[in-house]
Amino acid sequence: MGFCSSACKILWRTKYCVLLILSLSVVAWITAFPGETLKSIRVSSATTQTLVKGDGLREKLHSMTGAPDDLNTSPQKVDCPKVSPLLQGAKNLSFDSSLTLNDVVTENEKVREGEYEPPDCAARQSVAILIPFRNRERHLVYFLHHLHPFLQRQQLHYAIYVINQAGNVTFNRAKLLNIGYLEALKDYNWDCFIFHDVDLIPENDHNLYVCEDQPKHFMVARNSTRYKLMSPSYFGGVTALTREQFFQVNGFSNSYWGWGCEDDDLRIRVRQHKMTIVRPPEDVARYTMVFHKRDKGNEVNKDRSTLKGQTPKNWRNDGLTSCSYKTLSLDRLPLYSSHLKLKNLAVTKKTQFHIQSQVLSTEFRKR
Ligand code: UD2
Ligand code: MN
Repeated sequence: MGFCSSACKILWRTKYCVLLILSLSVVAWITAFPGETLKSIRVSSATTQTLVKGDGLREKLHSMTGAPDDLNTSPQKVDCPKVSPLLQGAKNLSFDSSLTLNDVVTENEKVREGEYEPPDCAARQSVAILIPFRNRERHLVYFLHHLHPFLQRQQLHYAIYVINQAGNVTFNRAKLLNIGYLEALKDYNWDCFIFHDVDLIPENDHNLYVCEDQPKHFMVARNSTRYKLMSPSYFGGVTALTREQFFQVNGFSNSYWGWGCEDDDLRIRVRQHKMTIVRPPEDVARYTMVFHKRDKGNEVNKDRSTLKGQTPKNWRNDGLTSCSYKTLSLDRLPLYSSHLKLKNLAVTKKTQFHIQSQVLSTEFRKR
């Protein structure tokens, strides 16, 4: 009898244990399931197309799809504060000619393929920085050295794209920026695009690299013009448009070969769409332009005034919708690298400057 009662007790306990284990497994399975589902969502190019054409920023996209931002930001992250606690204000910039690109790589270990997002909070905007580029290697080293920590202090999710014009054809800054926009959108549905000369370095991190509900002109004051805005209509150097604003104006014109007025052309497009230009305060939007002479292959464009006069009539047919180019290579270095070589080009010394950024080498014909 004694034996039977202890055997029964053991049996009862075993039964409870089995039940408990079963219930725990069901709970674990339920919690794991939605995570897997989320990971399996992928943004197709069709989705990107729709999103490019749709309106609104990050929040709107969230409500539409629940992706793709969820893929990059952990659900536990709270929004970053409106004013980042990491900002330092005005800084004395230094330009050490012995600084190398490898030094900059070492300084920025948290940057992956030119991209970064704050570890502890969800960035308020995802920003693509686009740099038109050819033969300005020293400027690029200075730019990366200053801009990566600057953007990180602003707690942004960002990536830097350097759009490199291959060959010796006359430089075309505006077209390179159109290409940068189109190519960057293949990576991620960026909220905001900043069109940035490589030789301009912001001096104060309160100059926030985010987009507004109107196109934004950042470069109000610079050393080379005694920190004065040259003209109220000036729209050069560093500008930002949301993905949607840039899409609406059909991007930049592709027709400005050589120096000058492509920035005015964008301003005309913006005004034509009844948008206004906003600027940060003069004491914050200060830049140092690294000294340079006019580059070979970027001579003054003699047609610039004529072209500008035609913008109101031509903007629809000249811009993102007519931007044809050939991508020669796409390098993502140093920590993960994916090479896309459409043409078996000899690797030039330019590739060493691809380390910190995403670099697109492009070639196009002057029409
Ligand atoms: C002014 C504007 C610039 C643009 C240009 C006219 C300012 C501060 N900037 O710049 O936004 O409107 O006039 O086209 O007012 N680049 C190269 N390699 C070259 C040539 C140019 O990388 O061979 C790139 C580089 O990013 C450079 C940018 O194009 O910063 C503008 O060219 P620039 O610096 O020669 O012209 P700048 O300073 O007069
Ligand atoms: Mn310049």
